Amino acid sequence: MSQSIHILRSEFVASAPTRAHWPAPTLPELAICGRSNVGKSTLLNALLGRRGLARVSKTPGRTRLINFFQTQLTGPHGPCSVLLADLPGYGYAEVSRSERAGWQAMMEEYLSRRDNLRAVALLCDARRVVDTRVAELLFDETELAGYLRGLGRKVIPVLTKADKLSKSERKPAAQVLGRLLGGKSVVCAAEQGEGIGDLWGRMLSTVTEQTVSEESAAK
Ligand SMILES: Nc1nc2c(ncn2[C@@H]2O[C@H](COP(=O)(O)OP(=O)(O)OP(=O)(O)O)[C@@H](O)[C@H]2O)c(=O)[nH]1
Ligand SMILES: [Mg+2]
Repeated sequence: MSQSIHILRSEFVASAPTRAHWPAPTLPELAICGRSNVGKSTLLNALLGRRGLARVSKTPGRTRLINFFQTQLTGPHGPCSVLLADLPGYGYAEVSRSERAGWQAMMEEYLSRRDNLRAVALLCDARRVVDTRVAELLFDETELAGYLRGLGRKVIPVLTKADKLSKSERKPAAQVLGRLLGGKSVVCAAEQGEGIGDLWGRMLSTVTEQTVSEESAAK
């Protein structure tokens, strides 16, 4: 089901090498996470409705910081503002052991301590999902999904670059990814703008859910 979302305004907020640089947790936040080169920044630009706001890299492994963006939009439940976090990609072969350890520490701190984080969109390249050695190839993603659930985080599986698959390959690939990561996956082709409304719908439902339960807890 496609959702009607209207982006009013999007802006870059901060590039954070450490926790001290995270923006104040005053708005609900949604994170975009996945392997290096999976299409995180491209998807983020499509979500923000502004081409070029998040930097798209030709060289994998370029994003080494957590980049925060703020967007103001009108969704199915009315106007709202959210923060979006572009997390650094993992799985890039040419990084040193110390860089990898740095990445892991940064991710663990963010994922376990970011109080306003409502959901994590976990991205996976559609072409990797249709590969016959899928279970092995998606080991990192499966492990990360398990880690996130252990922290009590909501995971939204996202199949990226779906334009690289034929129409008939898309649905089975989405089902495989959903089964592996636990939850219904969203199929996106960000360069074509496909699936963006659906992904916003899924992300915003986690924002609304929590706001409603916080309100009832406060009563
Ligand atoms: N065909 C296709 N290519 C895409 C799509 N999204 C991204 N790409 C391409 O994939 C490459 C990587 O995209 P990025 O958005 O920079 O990926 P990333 O996950 O942010 O990469 P890192 O920040 O390096 O981890 C670029 O060459 C994009 O043009 C898509 O929907 N379809
Ligand atoms: Mg990027």
